[in-house]
Amino acid sequence: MTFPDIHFELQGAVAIVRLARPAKRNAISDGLIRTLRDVFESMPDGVRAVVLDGEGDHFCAGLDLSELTERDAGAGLHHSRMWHAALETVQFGPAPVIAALHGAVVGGGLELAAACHIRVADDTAFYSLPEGSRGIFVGGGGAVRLPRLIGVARMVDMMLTGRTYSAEEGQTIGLSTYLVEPDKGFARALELAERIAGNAPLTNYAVMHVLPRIATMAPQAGFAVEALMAAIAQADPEAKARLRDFLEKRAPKVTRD
Ligand code: 1HE
Repeated sequence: MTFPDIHFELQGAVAIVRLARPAKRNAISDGLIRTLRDVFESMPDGVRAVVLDGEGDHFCAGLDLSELTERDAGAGLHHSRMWHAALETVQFGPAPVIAALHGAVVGGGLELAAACHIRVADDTAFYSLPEGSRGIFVGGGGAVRLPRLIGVARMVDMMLTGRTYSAEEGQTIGLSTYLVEPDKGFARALELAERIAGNAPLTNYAVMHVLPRIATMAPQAGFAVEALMAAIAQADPEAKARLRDFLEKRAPKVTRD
């Protein structure tokens, strides 16, 4: 499959989606956000994990600011809703998404990274929300997703002061799930994706689609939904086979890495 400004490739059960506008630091134009939605909506059957990467020295410079100058309030509202729809397909699409982050992960680029399930940052990555200094606001779901990762107070500080966090600091505050050496992010993300692709599909589904919903429920409702999901997962033949493999000593034990 070919898409404008995105490279798409399959490696077994892992799909590699690479933002490919390096001359513009992978800034996300209206065309690119639509393409991103199309890529995730048309993911081939059999894809069990996705690696999301950016070509060049930066993961993503955020919104393409050159398109913003002529937009009125109504168009701005629909533009933001378009981002919401696209990033919903990333977060609640067919398979877990592992972002390989390097260089700038800023503005809408950070909003995109926040919609991914795991973020592998190489040492060159840095996080910032320059919206404050540009006179705009987040519009790609960042106001909902980022406080859940780093807390409202940190997001307030980032937006008011333009504070930048390094990849290493990002690990402490909850942005970098993994921290690796420069240029090692893609390889690590792919390794994790291959491991994730080997999980029972129903478990991955529950983690992606049910767990975040439970996390926003009142506890008593959450316990009930957890029990239902647990019952469905354990009844699956895949779970039975995996449990038998462990009990009959064919499956690996849990080890210290
Ligand atoms: C862009 C963009 C962009 C680069 N929109 N064109 N995001 C920002 O405020 C971040 C703005 N970008 C930067 O701060 C820097 O470009 C970077 C730190 C990301 C990279 O620096 P550098 O020195 O490697 O590249 P550069 O020379 O600044 O940029 C190369 C080209 O990309 C240049 O264009 P050229 O025609 O002069 O070659 C830049 O203009 C262009 N470029 N970033 C448009 N963002 C859903 S709402 C989300 C709201 C936001 O995301 S606000 C945050 C926007």
